[in-house]
Amino acid sequence: MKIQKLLAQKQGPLVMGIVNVTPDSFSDGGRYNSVESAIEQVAHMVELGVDIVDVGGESTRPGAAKVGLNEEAERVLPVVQAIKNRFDVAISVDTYKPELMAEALKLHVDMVNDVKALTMPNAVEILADTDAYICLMHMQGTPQTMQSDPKYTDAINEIINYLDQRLTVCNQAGINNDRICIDPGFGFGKTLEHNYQILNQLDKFNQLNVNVLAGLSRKTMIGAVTGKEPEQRVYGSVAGAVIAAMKGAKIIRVHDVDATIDALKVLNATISTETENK
Ligand code: 7PJ
Repeated sequence: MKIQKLLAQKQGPLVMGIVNVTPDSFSDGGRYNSVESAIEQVAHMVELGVDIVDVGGESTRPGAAKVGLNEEAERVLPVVQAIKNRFDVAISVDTYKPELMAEALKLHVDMVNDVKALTMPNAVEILADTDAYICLMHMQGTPQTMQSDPKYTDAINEIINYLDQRLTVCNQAGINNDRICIDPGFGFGKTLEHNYQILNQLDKFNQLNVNVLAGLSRKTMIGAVTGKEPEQRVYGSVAGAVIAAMKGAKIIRVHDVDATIDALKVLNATISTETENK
């Protein structure tokens, strides 16, 4: 219920901070350091006012190698437990593997963020028995192949139709729309043009009457127009976050929590004048 409560209480979109638990972040030190470094990231984000932390143990970036279930679970679960022990922040787990969803749900995570929109066997059933919040993301192809030749006749409508079908499957399993957000999946089987088309028309996704999540932080679509490497994509990413929020996104998934929160405060101050009685 935590996420629904936050959505109801907060003016403007929730900020979801990305916590990557991948070998890069613990190349020299093994598991203990990986948990410690993730906790440091989380502590910093919580201090800045993040609403949700999104813990992921398998990179789904284009071309990234797959990670086995056990490896992913050994990365993610200790971090989830450590966050639970120390912070009151809402926790999301970024995984498409139903077995890991089940384990994470036993630890009472608040949200399951699935880049495969609960298409793996049993994923829907596992979530149906809980009250966790869910993100259904669209992807064309798989992370290994998705950027080789993405093709659509009408990208926006095809993505909306896909997400609509996934919503129907969830609804039929007893998962109501108030537990779900949808995500067009920036960079997941989309050309640069598709990505900017989707951002420009992100408001169209509101026709499905569920909250929209947008994740474009430091992605290739930002690098392609700024000419910058991932760590230098903060300003471009913040611009993208503000545009997404203006088009109605209710959750923004980001690396740069501080910069994004400031930018969204400015947007919220602007928008709130529309509803004030003056
Ligand atoms: C997304 C995600 C996204 C959701 C990743 C990266 C790639 N989950 N997980 N939406 N991206 N819901 O952050 O560059 O866009 S991993």
